[in-house]
Amino acid sequence: MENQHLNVKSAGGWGALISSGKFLMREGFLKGSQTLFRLNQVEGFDCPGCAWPDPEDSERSMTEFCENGVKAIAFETTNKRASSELFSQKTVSELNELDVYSITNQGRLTEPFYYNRAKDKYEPISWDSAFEVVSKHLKSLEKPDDAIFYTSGRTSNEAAFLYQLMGRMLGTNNFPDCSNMCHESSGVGMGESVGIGKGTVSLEDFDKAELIMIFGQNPGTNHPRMLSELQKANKRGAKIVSINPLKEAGLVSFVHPQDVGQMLTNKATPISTNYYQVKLGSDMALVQAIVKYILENYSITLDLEFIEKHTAGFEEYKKEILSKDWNELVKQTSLSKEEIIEIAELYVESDKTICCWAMGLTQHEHGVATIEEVMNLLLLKGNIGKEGAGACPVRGHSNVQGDRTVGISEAPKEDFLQKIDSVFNFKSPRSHGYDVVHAIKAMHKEKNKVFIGLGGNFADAAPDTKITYEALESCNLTVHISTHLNKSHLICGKEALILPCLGRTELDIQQNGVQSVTVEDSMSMVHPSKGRNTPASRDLKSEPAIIAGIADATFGKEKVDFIDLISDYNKIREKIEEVLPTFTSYNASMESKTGLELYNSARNRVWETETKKANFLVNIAPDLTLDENHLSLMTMRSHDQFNTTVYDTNDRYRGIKNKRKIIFLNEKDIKKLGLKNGEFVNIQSHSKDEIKREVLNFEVVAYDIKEGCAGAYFPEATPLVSINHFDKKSFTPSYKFIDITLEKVNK
Ligand SMILES: Nc1nc2c(c(=O)[nH]1)N[C@H]1C(S)=C(S)[C@@H](COP(=O)(O)OP(=O)(O)OC[C@H]3O[C@@H](n4cnc5c(=O)[nH]c(N)nc54)[C@H](O)[C@@H]3O)O[C@H]1N2
Ligand SMILES: Nc1nc2c(c(=O)[nH]1)N[C@H]1C(S)=C(S)[C@@H](COP(=O)(O)OP(=O)(O)OC[C@H]3O[C@@H](n4cnc5c(=O)[nH]c(N)nc54)[C@H](O)[C@@H]3O)O[C@H]1N2
Ligand SMILES: [Mo]
Repeated sequence: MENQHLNVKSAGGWGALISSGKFLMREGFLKGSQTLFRLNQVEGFDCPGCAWPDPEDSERSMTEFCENGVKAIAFETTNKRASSELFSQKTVSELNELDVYSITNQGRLTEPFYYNRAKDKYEPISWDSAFEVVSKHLKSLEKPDDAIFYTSGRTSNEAAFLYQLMGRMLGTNNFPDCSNMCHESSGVGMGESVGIGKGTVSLEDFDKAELIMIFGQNPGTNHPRMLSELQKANKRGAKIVSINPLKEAGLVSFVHPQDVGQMLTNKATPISTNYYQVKLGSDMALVQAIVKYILENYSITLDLEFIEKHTAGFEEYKKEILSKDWNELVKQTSLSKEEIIEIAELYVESDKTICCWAMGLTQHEHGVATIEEVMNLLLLKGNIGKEGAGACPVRGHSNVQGDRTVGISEAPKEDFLQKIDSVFNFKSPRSHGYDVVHAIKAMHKEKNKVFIGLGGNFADAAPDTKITYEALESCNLTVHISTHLNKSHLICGKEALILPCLGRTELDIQQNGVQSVTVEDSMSMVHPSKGRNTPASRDLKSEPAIIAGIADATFGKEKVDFIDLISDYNKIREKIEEVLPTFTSYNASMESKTGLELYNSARNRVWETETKKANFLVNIAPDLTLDENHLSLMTMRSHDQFNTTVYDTNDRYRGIKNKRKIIFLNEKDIKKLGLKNGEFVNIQSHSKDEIKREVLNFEVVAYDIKEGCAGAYFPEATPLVSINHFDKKSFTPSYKFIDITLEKVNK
């Protein structure tokens, strides 16, 4: 039987346009479509979709958005409401019965709600009473470290800064953050390697690169605007190498939906010049093999001057790589030696190479080590701080990088804390706080904590669903500052609050008038974002105003007057600039067209590492062999979801319609396991901790995925992810390598 899923189509094109249109119609066309024209414009708001940077003003088209940006906007500007009507009709237990799609599509939250445990229902509560509930709990904690302040990366710099200030005034560094589940491994790995945890490229570098290597990323769905850069690069003859277990349509070819010519001819242009399907987790061994080949055959092409002047540890690294056994490495990589040589030669031929990566590299137990290996590769030819070259960890949430920059960190640097202390005149705590994994473990073990989430959906984003739910339920209080209903609101602590906030597209008026916020993109550019839409409800507050409300109720105005700070966000930015000198002329830069470019040391070949050099780092590739009939599973995004928000149940580029509980398998594995395409299986995962983890009734889908590997969507497959499997340096859960077996369901 012919299998539609094995025919990879191209990304973009009419499908993208039609899908965008359908979405706008469904959620309320007028507001959504008008809003789109202000998206990513100089005077507009930043797209809440992803952190891909905006082009220079002169190159910005009127329609600087992509299909998934359209969905994010339609979702925010929707006419649907999760109001008191919904909560009076349905108990929390009833809402908990709904699937992810139904929960996340109830629409915008309209007013603060307090959980009435006796009735098992959310009921409206006034803002002042809500702030009182939170402050009462914060003030009666046994110790400040019993409070946990989670942040998701859509939060603005201004809100994030106030939030960390409030937490540190309370006396804790417990700031688990969505980064912990996302690019933390990039931050840690790049920090150890080149002294800064951020990408070193700008958009112009994409115009000059000779080779772009894309590891573990699906830009067609998750960073669609990146496809136009790749398409341009391909057209001018750059090589584009994709390294991915799965054939992703967006990495194969693309029809630009905003290019009339391409649309009329419907002619897709290629993206990747070379595509290598690797096994999950084998990237590190692959890079080592590439380096080995280069050291053995082309050592003359290395940038020896750069290595000599700018790096440390080269000799030791070289010795280690040369000592590796070829056959062993080739086996680990899951490619053939010829393929490895092909990639190595492309790298040798290129004088300017960019390496991009996303979750396929970071969400592994050896995520940090893999990123350090990629950095080693780049250093060999001086590809850091060189035009047209560099490291590009493609970020997720639109301001995940900015939140970190302004202080959301469980392990803050001493000089940052000293600045906070001197600017605000109090002594902030020095001991490190909890990341996501350790926050869950602490809540689960010690109980009686207070959990506050600034955006996000902790319950469904975190690993090991059952344990995470139990952890949240054991809290004395759970609070979520959110735009839309999600699972976290339904997994309640002893007391629970939902505090609804304005979205990016909405008008934010404070005492001194209309406010804008700022965000930082993947390339260290900070720019303003100003919403214009009438808010979804009159009872919403901005994120900074909600934080100020909690802080004011808890601490009063003696040390810091939070209410004054939010009267005009320029005042918050002044404080950020005082604490972080890289934000020079922050407020003035809000008026400029380009925004503020934060200083990037590695880009300037200044190495803020202990050795004061860029470091070659030696790591040992892990043994990833599994038992007979076991597979490695990755959990990933469909085309119609934004993390834990499911916009729709299709995954167009992978040919999937109206289903989410599926498992992508290679045809050979399907046959070997005695299964058939379309049959149903229960999936068990196997972990060192020997806890039984299982999800039921997933449909088998034959797909062009590397043999031995499997893929399923999150959050449906997240119950399989063990809380005990994470990178020991970045603490990022192993969402992309789960040891599983399948059991056929007899229907
Ligand atoms: N529309 C939309 N946009 C988004 C998001 C969204 O959910 N929807 N999420 C945002 C966020 S927070 C993030 S972090 C990014 C995520 O962006 P991505 O990292 O692109 O997202 P994933 O769906 O996790 O896809 C991981 C990719 O890595 C591959 N992969 C998995 N494991 C491995 C491996 O071991 N090696 C290699 N080489 N490849 C591997 C998978 O096949 C897949 O192509 O997107 C951001 N943008
Ligand atoms: N199994 C598995 N799990 C994963 C991943 C994976 O690949 N596999 N990826 C991980 C990654 S990369 C990430 S980044 C995390 C994401 O983790 P989170 O950031 O916690 O999750 P999101 O789904 O992005 O959060 C969505 C919610 O944010 C709220 N929201 C949306 N916009 C705003 C806003 O402007 N302000 C506020 N206050 N709230 C808003 C809405 O209520 C919405 O329900 O998930 C991680 N979880
Ligand atoms: Mo992310």
